[in-house]
Amino acid sequence: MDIIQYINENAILLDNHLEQRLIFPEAPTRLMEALRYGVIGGGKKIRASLCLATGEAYGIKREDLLSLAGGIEMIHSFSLVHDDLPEMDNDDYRRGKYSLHKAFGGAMGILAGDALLVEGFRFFLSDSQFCKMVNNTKLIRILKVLLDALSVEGMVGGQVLDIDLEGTDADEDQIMDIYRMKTARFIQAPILCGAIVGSANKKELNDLERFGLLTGQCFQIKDDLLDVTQPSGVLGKTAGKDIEQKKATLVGIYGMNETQKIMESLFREAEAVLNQTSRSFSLLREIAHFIITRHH
Ligand code: GRG
Repeated sequence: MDIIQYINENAILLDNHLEQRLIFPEAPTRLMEALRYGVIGGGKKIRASLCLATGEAYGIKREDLLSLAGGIEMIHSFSLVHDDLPEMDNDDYRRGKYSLHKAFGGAMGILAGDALLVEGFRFFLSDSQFCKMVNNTKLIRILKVLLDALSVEGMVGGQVLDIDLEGTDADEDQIMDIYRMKTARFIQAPILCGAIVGSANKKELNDLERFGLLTGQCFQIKDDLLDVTQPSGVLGKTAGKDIEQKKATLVGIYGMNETQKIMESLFREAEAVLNQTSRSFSLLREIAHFIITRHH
């Protein structure tokens, strides 16, 4: 199957699953509207695809991983909702529509973001079939992988570095640290989660850890390149911004062409890691290739 078709199909499966399960009659209606607005019907759901594709390499059916992949997408959506807040990136648009705080107000931007984070974990923990399939040991390992990726040494720490280094002469190492912590660890985590469910051995986990980090760095570099080539327009995530901030990026140091080359070399390294594994991870390789060639 064509990889774009695979990713799109997963996004539809995920949206249907989220649509059906994100119903909490006792929760405030507006909160639920905002929460659903933040995660259903938008985004590439690439982290979900990474989790499903890894699981598939171990013979796990996609249907059996939907609550884990759905939870991961909710957690990812939380990070976007908070990233868009005026105190952070101050983005009015996201995924071709108003960002959540623009549509529902600032307080709801914070609270629905918080809710997506908490409910993201509850999404798979409350799926009894999933919990039975993975057993408690695997469940704790999955929780640790996700929490580590979001930690002060992961996403939240990376976001702080990103803010602190804005407008400075950050060097390549500092920028690669931001990319690794802010973005790559939460690209790596869904892959490791899929591998844990599939009972991957230590060597495979090590290889996937390396592949995930390299692919995640490619993801952020591509995001920065796209920011230059597609900076605005109603569909663009930065549309509506009145002050252009000077983010610390590789593009800022090396320019577009050199940065593209760095990304391609990281992709080749990621590909080489997969090539030396005994198991076939062809879908993962294809998704990584999609990541560096995508147009949005
Ligand atoms: C983790 C406690 C804790 C706090 C979060 C707000 C924040 C702190 C971090 C922001 C992290 C962030 C938004 C990183 C950028 C990653 C990135 C390039 C996201 C874009 O992802 P896509 O392209 O988006 O997959 P779609 O819309 O397709 O889902």
